[in-house]
Amino acid sequence: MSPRMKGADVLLYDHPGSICSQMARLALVEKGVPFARRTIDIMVTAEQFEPWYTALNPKAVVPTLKIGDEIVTDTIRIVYRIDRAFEGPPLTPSDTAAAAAMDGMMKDIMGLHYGVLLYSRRLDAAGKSPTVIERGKYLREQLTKHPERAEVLERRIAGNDRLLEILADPAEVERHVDAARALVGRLDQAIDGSDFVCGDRYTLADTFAAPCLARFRIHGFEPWWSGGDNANVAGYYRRMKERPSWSIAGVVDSGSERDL
Ligand SMILES: N[C@@H](CCC(=O)N[C@@H](CS)C(=O)NCC(=O)O)C(=O)O
Repeated sequence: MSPRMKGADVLLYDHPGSICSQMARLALVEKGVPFARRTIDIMVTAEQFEPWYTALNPKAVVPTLKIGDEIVTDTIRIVYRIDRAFEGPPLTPSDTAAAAAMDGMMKDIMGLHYGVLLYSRRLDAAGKSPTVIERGKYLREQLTKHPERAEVLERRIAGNDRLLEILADPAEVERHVDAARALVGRLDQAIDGSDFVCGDRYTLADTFAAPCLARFRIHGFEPWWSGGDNANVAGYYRRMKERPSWSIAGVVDSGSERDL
């Protein structure tokens, strides 16, 4: 297939509220690539564990990008592939140092534990997360029903158990929230004097930073930038929200955890 395609036959398997899906959609929209979507219900019917889907994405996560016959998984790989494969505005800086800074920022954004950030805001009176506990039960039931899916389900159960352990430890939760707040500070420095995370043009780092900040807003972290600190991020957030891509790609900055 041509290295600079025009966007024919592009399908994104995604979920509306998933932060990684929003990143991939932003990259497609900003690049100007027409694409179709196939929603994977990762919440209620847990379609991500269906064999037809794990054949595409063995880690059973969204998003997955299909370009013709090519399957691309992992959000960082997906957005780079979008930038390289299609005609449209370049979303990677040509300068090597700026490109490395962009890559580092994307990895830092992806490196946060979004499950801890989400569910630690929604603990019950006993300090537990009913959703995460229910999820553990559901995954174990699935394992009993579908022993052939053991590899992926056991990995997911281990991750869920680890999440429960972290949620039960306020110091650990604080460490994760501090990492998120520190990232906002780093974004603020990066944006200082420029309109975007990596200089004066929209790049892949913006496809990551915008949904990340949108998610932080849902968690009630907006005062980190609306209260006077991190004023660059405040202006940046407004600018990102005003871009047509925000609504076309369905970036979500309000709603309940059921939608995420
Ligand atoms: N490293 C993966 C992470 C993807 C990921 O965690 N996706 C979440 C939604 S943002 C998911 O599919 N979760 C499904 C589940 O938890 O079972 C990537 O970058 O694609």
